[in-house]
Amino acid sequence: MRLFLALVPPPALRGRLGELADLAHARCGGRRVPDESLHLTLAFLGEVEAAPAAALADWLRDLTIASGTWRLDAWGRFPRPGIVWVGGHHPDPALQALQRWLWDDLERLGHPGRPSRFVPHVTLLRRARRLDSRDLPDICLEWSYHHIELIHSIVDDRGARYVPLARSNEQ
Ligand code: 2AM
Repeated sequence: MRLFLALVPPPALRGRLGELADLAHARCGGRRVPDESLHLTLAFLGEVEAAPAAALADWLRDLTIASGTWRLDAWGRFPRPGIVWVGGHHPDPALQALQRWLWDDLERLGHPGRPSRFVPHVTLLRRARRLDSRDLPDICLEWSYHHIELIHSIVDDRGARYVPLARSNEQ
């Protein structure tokens, strides 16, 4: 099964991100990520067999992360897949540390795939026709996070559906 670890926005922030996704969609086209799928990927694990997936869920349930607040103040693009995202102008030290710390454990558990760089972002659009984010509003959002989730990504011809499997301890 295709798995990833993510921060999931609290409901009020999810609503604000959804509004930004609507604005971006009106301007750039493409496929808008549904509100219920908005997230920040911390570690993409790819295909994982059932036994190691169960071990991951057990590991996560025993984990407590350092809570923090991420400031979102920038629009961004990944041109090749036509992704339009929101994130931070500057690297966020706490998120970078969290991502490194998670990958240290994931590698100890036998999972390959640590990326060479980490750009924290929330994807709002995929396959955007235009990647021009001029005239989109300035962003000033804060995301307070206390736990992470292990998510199963089920992909079919309608796109991806995300099913939470386990979460870390709440502080
Ligand atoms: P995204 O964070 O840019 O949207 C589930 O598929 C999540 O994992 C998505 O959020 C997606 O990107 C991310 N993802 C998918 N394939 C990936 C890959 N090969 N490497 C890194 N992240 C990936």
